[in-house]
Amino acid sequence: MTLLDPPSTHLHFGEEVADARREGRPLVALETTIVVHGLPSPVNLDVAAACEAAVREAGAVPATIGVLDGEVRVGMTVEELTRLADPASESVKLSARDLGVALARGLSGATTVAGTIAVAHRVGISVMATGGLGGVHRGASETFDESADLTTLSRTPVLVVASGVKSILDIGATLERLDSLGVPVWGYRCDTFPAFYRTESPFALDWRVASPTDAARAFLLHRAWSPTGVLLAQPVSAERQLDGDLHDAALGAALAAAERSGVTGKAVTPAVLATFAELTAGRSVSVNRDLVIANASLAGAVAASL
Ligand code: PSU
Ligand code: MN
Repeated sequence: MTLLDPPSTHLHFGEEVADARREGRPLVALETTIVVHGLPSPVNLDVAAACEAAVREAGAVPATIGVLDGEVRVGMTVEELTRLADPASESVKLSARDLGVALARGLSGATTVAGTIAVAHRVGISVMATGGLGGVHRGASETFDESADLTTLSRTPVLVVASGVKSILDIGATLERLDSLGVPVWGYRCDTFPAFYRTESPFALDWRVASPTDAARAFLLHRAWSPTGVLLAQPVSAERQLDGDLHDAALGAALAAAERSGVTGKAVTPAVLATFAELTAGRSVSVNRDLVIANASLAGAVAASL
């Protein structure tokens, strides 16, 4: 795949990523919102390191993406990531739309899936791994609360490996939006869309891929004929998934708590996830950990096959 000319300012490549680019080795982008705003400390930094290791193990090079002091970092060191996640850094949450002004102001921030793929594409990285893609929130027909991850994926030719969208979202509505936006959803060895903490949702998928090579081949052809990205959905394994009753009870309570506290906009996801973790006594966090590492590994294998 050809590399675009990356922007010439406000951009820094980590050493490992710079070497990989020179040598033409496969790269996988990793987001930082999950580290800074999604998972509690100290699991967050542990998960970040484990994802990087999983990408390497699969034969690719990890490029963890974030913004430090007004500079986009593609490939962050442990020290940089630690600083980004430190509450004292007041790191903001950066979707693609937020990048320009944050850079202009010299801020630090963690990139969402949208922010991460926007950067990845500009520097020639075409595969990304995360836990859950943002999507359409419940009640969106009233609030219009839909993650810009969806529209950004519709105009950014990056393959995103995720375990669906968080089950705190409206899964059916999210799939309908991806459908309208022309973003294909492929099940990785599965026939229903995964429900993040749960292996299966009631929503059937049109397309199933059987291997990293299969995904890579279809992605190359998709890119030849369509400008959109692709969602490759890998479910958490059945043994690791969250118990169904616990999931439904904790989810109902976390959503109700968020509504009572009146949070809106991009603060909703972190607030619901924090309550959900409390109510499941940390089980949700360990499931989240397992699935994101598995996704990093699959993304590494797809990138290596490309
Ligand atoms: N899923 C998680 N934890 C997270 C996110 C998703 O389990 O922290 C983050 C991702 O970075 C995703 C973002 O891109 O939430 C979507 O946020 P919003 O709905 O504000 O666009
Ligand atoms: Mn939102």
